[in-house]
Amino acid sequence: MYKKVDVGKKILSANEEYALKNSQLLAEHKIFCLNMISSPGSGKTTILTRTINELKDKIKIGVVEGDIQTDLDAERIRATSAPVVQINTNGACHLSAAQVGGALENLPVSDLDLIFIENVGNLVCPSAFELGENGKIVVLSVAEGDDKPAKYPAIFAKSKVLLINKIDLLEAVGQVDFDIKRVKADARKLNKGIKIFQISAKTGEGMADWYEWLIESVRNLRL
Ligand SMILES: Nc1nc2c(ncn2[C@@H]2O[C@H](COP(=O)(O)OP(=O)(O)O)[C@@H](O)[C@H]2O)c(=O)[nH]1
Ligand SMILES: [Mg+2]
Repeated sequence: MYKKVDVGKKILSANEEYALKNSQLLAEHKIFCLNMISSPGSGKTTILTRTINELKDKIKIGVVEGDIQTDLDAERIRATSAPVVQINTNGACHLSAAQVGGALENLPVSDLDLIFIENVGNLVCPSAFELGENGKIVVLSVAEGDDKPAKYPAIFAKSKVLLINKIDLLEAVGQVDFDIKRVKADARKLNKGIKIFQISAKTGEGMADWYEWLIESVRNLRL
């Protein structure tokens, strides 16, 4: 006879164990950490370089760069003078918490207020792997089509913030191909609390509200 005993403890997967370690380290240093997820080319690295340059005097930002291959994005971040660690996944479609843990060991965590993790370009796999972050940021650019929240619901449902990027291209793309109202309504249907900012990382339009949200989030963590 077997007796079922509920020990009341959730068994964590190996990834969740590493994610927990990362979140403990980040909490210890009062660092706000955001996991940035999008399709390739939506503008993650451009958003990061502009954000770092604009907020340099206000908050200390470090970056973990995830890519399948190359350190091209890490080079772009390095040009801002922010500390950055590149992870090459060698084919894997997402970052793991263990990889991020290794990267955190190589960042000056005692000196940082905010860490961005730029995940591998992909709207699917990265949404399933917790890294120990405080929140996920999903980026969607206007040239990708307004059906993406409906087609890739998981990442929109899980994110704290949706950045609708490349709004400087809205006119060229046309209202029919990218109906911002539809994107916002679909995202909010999946996630009532999601914050949405319409930005252009190229011209800087709309970025001020995003910066304000970041500064506020860092401040709240330190209260
Ligand atoms: N027009 C326009 N182009 C942008 C904007 N943001 C990024 N880009 C361009 O989009 C391309 C991909 O950007 P990148 O930051 O590498 O995207 P990532 O793959 O998501 O990191 C680059 O050529 C950027 O210059 C924007 O707001 N407007
Ligand atoms: Mg990039």
